[in-house]
Amino acid sequence: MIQTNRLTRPDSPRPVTGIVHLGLGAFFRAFGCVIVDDAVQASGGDWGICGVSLRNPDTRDALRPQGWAYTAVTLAPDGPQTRVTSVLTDVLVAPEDPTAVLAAMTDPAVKIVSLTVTEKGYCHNPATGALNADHPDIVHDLTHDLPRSAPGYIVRALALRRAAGIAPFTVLTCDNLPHNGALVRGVVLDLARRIDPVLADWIAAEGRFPATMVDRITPATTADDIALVERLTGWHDAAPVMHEPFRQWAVQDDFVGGARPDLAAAGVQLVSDVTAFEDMKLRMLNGTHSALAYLGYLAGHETIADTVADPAFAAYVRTCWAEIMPAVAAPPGVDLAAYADALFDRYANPAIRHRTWQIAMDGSQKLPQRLLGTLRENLGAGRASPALCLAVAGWMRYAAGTDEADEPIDVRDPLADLLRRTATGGLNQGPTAMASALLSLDQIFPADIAALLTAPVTRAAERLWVVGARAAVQEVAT
Ligand code: CS2
Repeated sequence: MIQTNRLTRPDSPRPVTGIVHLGLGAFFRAFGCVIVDDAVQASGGDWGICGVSLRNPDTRDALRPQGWAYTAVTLAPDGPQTRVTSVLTDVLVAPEDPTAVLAAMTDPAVKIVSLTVTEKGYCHNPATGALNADHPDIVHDLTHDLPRSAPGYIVRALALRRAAGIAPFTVLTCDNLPHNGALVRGVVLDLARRIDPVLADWIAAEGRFPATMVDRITPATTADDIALVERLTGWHDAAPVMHEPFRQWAVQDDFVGGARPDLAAAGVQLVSDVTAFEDMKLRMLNGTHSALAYLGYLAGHETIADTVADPAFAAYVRTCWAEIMPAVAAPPGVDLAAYADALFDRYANPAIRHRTWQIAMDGSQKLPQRLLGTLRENLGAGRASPALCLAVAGWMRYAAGTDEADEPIDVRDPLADLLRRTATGGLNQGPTAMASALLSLDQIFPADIAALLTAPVTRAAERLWVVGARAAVQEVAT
């Protein structure tokens, strides 16, 4: 048998680290790292990236023998293309060595701390965006110098920089949250104020927290993907990343001292306000992704591409966009109908095996910005939105933990236990009682939204329970 050689770091000079990235998952390696690499290749600069895993050592262990280089694979409908990225300079595992992470973040050469820690990583209340001071990691971080949470790392590292007379880094959030810059700023300032009000004042005055809109579909890497890379390149890469061709990054151009890579050289849109980009993407892409994830899963579809290949769901997702568009103000020069058409083509890309189960994760943290904001505006303005209400009912059915064949669902959500208990009330209760119980969870549904949703979501849930996901989707599709 022929032994495949392992990928090794290309023989180019290792960049100086200018960015520490918290939450080194597949998404950031397929997106931010590739874009920063492009920017450095185009314009230079000391923007190597030190990645930090906040949970487990897997990525570090896979990438270390490769000198932190890895293969990024563009999955185009007409065939894959590979490239090797060596913009990573190191990977740290926070729980193993929090001091090393704080030291990296305190290095004066580091100008940016970027984050992809997922919605739940901000330790906030999803309905309000404010810090959840009862979160166990925040409770820990308030009383320990070595933190556990992402906000804790940022606050403690900024305290060390201030004590050493070093300017703060820019905090660059890259998670799918509305007003993500203001959100992370609020969480960081709240935590800092509870630790040291003078520190909080310094961060408020000197720190920068630009908002961003990030977009690239990046399914989790599988063993088949590793084998594909081996076939395509002839080397074994233990942790490649797989992604669609499309990418879009809109960034509010507000960095400490203006220090950042030449992102425009890599096609990033540097703007003064990202709100319109963010609303469009969260509502039109992520909103329909979640709708397809819950209802597609219940209908037995494994991936988003499989789901939209089903004509019932193809019509359904277009109906969702028709409902969402009146609640979206298009960014300058963007035609929302064309944006929706492009989204459909991206979802339908058969080369992307993006599992409905993966997108269904953490629904309690995702629903507010993806679906509930749109529904608040639509229902408040008298625009009935049956397709979006059915998506909320789909989430309820999914979160209750059994599918339409009565098989258990592996629900991953920080509130999974609470959701299951609330949904079932210990009994196999029907859709009406379940909808009303779940709508009373005010960390997801603020009272005004719950009031607007009660009648239409209950109606949707009743149909969903009676006829099943596929037929329910057909009933609302126009
Ligand atoms: C997806 C996103 O997993 C999910 O919840 O909706 O990760 C989505 O693929 C990205 O936001 C696309 O940019």
